[in-house]
Amino acid sequence: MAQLKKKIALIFGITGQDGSYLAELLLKKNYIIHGVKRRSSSANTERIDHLFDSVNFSNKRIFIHYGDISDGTSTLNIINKIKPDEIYNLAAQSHVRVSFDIPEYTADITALGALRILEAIRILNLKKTKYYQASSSEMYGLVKNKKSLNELTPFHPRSVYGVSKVFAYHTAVHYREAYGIFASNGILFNHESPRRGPTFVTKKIVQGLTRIKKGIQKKLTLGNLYAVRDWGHAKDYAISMWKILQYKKPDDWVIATNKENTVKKFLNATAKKLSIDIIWKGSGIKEKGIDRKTGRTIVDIDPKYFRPSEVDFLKGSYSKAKKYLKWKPSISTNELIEDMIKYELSKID
Ligand code: NAP
Ligand code: G4F
Repeated sequence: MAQLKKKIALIFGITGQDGSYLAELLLKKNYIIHGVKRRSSSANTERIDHLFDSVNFSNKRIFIHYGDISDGTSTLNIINKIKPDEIYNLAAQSHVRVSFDIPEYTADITALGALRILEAIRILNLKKTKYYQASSSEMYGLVKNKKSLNELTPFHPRSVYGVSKVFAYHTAVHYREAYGIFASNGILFNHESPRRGPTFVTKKIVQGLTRIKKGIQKKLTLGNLYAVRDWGHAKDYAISMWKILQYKKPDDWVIATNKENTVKKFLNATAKKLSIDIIWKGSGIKEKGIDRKTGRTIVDIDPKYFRPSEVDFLKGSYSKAKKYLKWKPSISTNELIEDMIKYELSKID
C-alpha cells in the first residue's frame, strides 16, 4: 500500500508559548515541522528542547531555521525552500504594555511581518499552502456592550499591538479575497500555561504567589486588578489552530472559553489554592493585599503597570468554532491555575 505523504508545517514563532504546544501537537499528527527561530545571544529554545528527542532526530521530523519576519528576503527564501502545506504565523511582539514603549518595532513585526509572509506565498504562487494568522481579542479593544464578543463584533483597538493585529487580520482577509490564498484568522482570547512568558499577568501572579508561599519572594506588584479577561489553556488553543486550517474553506474564528474573570479574581483563586489567606485593604493605587497570617503586605500596586489606554473587558463566544470545527475548551480556568502552580512548585522543590 502506498504510504501517505507526511504534511509539512512551517511555524513562525515556534520558540514561543503557542509555538511549542502547536509543534507538540503536529508531531503527534505525524507532520514534518519546520520552525523559524530568530537570532538571540542565548539559545532561547527552552520551550521546545524536549521535542528534539532521539526519535525526532533520527526521523528528522523537526527542523529549525534562522529567520526573522522583519526580513522579507529571508522569510521568502525559507518559504520557497520548504514549500509547506501549512504556515502558522505565531510570530509577534506579543506584549500589549510593551507596544506602548516600542510602537514602531511592534508594527514592523506584528503587522508587517504578516504581510511579508503573505506576500511570499503570493509571489511564489504557492496555491496549496494554507496560512494561519494569530489574530487576537485585543483587536476588539474598547467594548461597548459587556457581552460575549464574536466574529461580527467591530474592532476598536487600544494599543499599537491591537492596531497591528487588526492590520494583519485584514491583510489575511484581503489576500484570501484578492488572490484566493487559503488564509484564516484565529481570533484567540487570552490563553495561558506553565510556558507563558513571565511578564504576562497570570504567570506573574502564579509565579509570584508560589514564591511568596515558599518564602523566596516578599511581594507581588501589579497594575490594574479590575480588567476582565477570558482565560483558556494554550494547549487547547493549539488544537483550534490546526482545526482552523483543516476546515474546508478559509474563514475567521473566535476561540475562547466564554467565561469572565477579573485579574483580582484570578489572583484570589491562585492564593486560595496555595492556602494563602489575603485580606484586601484600600483602593486605587493604594489597594493592598495583606497576608492574614503574618499581617505583611504581599500584593501592592504600581502605576507603571497601568496602560495609557486599557482594554477593560474581553469575553468570547466560541459557538461558531464549536458548530463547524467541533472545537471547545477542555481545560477550565481552575485547572489552568492548578497546572501553572504545579509547574512553579516543581521549579522550586
Ligand atoms: P510569545 O510566547 O510571545 O511568542 C511569540 C513568538 O514570536 C516567539 O517565538 C518569538 O521568538 C517570535 N518572534 C518575535 N519576534 C519575531 C521576529 N521578528 N521574527 C520571528 N519570530 C519572532 O506569544 P504566544 O503567547 O505564544 O502567542 C503566539 C501568537 O498569538 C502571537 O502572535 C500573539 O500575539 C498571538 N496571540 C496570543 C494570545 C495569548 O493569549 N497568548 C492571544 C491572542 C493572540 P522569541 O522566542 O525569540 O521571542
Ligand atoms: O497578561 P496581560 O499582559 O495580557 P493582555 O494585555 O490581555 O494581552 C495578552 O492577551 C492578548 C489576547 O487578548 C494577546 F493578544 C496578547 O498577545 C497577550 O497574550 O494583561 C492582562 C490584564 C491587562 O488588563 C493588564 O492591564 O492584566 C492587567 N495587569 C494588571 N497588572 C497586568 C499587570 N498585566 C501585566 N502584564 N502585568 C501586570 O503587572
